[in-house]
Amino acid sequence: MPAGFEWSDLDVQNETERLELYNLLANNYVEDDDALFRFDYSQEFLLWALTPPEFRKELLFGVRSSSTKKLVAFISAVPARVQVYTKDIPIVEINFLCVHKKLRAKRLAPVLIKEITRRVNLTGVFQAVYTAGTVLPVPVASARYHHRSLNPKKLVNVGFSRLGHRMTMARMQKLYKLPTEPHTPGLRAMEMKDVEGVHTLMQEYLSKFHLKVLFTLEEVEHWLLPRENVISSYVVESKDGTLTDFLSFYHLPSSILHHDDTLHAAYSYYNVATSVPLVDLMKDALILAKKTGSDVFNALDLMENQKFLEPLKFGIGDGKLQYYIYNWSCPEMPPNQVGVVLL
Ligand code: EN5
Repeated sequence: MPAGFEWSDLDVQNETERLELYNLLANNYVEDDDALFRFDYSQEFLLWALTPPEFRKELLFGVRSSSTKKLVAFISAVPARVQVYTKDIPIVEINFLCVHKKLRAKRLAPVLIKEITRRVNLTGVFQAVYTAGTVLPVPVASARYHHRSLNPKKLVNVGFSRLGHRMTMARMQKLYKLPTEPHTPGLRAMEMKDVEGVHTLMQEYLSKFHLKVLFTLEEVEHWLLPRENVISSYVVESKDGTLTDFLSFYHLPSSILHHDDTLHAAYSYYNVATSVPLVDLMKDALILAKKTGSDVFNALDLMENQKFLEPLKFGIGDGKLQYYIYNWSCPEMPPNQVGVVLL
């Protein structure tokens, strides 16, 4: 640890400390290549992302300035189980690694990574899964972001999207127009009573991928029950009461840098279609995201997402997402074999 800095566990359930983390990330976390947008994870989102079943307080920590006590860096690990090819392994998901912009090049990130590795190892876990926008030693998979305009006018105005060749604003608005209400019969918001049915649907569906998350019932409850402005989840209930389909997306706004405005983005999470084509289900996801005020719907080319990207008029983004598994050696896989979505 460089002189003048000290370790500090962060209690994300404490409002004051959560606000400190919110501010660190809102000002210093991930931006796009041209520094036009920066992720603006909400406080409620951070609480959700960092407190799943079995989370451990000592795996949510950062670095403070010894003199001012200001939070200047952070890293997190939350427990999960994943299956990689045929092996089922207890793992942590690493996320929110952030160093204050003014302290970059002080080599603080490797120090944070060594310390979280040490603390995770003390819990008896030796593998980690993480994603990054950049290429690091050995990705297990490489995915691309795709974007579906919901509010094309705003996207063009803030530089997220461009009016292409021979495209007028009016033509663009017509191109991306959507119905105001979803069309799948039996579609409704997920509730507590659906946890078991969603768990069954999810595990059955995810079994087909080479890399997949293995949710417990408690984890389905935590990760998939709706939370306003954080996670939206819907089920399709058939006439006999069984759950046949599931869709979900999370809400991650970005600050529009130098515009004093917010880009409201929905990100595709886990989706399972058995009674309707996946394209039809995801069209409802777009409609629902638009209804809740999202300007854009983002999806990676993971799982079976390729099936709906083109028909639903997604365009390829300029960002990539690499998947990594720390301390695990296995063949690389195409993105359509990935059944893990990190936040
Ligand atoms: C956490 N463990 O680059 C790691 N986003 O494409 C997180 N591009 O929004 C790592 N540059 O393509 C996250 N518009 C890595 C991603 C970081 C953020 C990022 C990209 C993903 C993005 C947008 C805006 C680009 C602005 C200039 C983009 C084009 C959209 C257009 C819509 C209409 C159809 C054609 C495409």
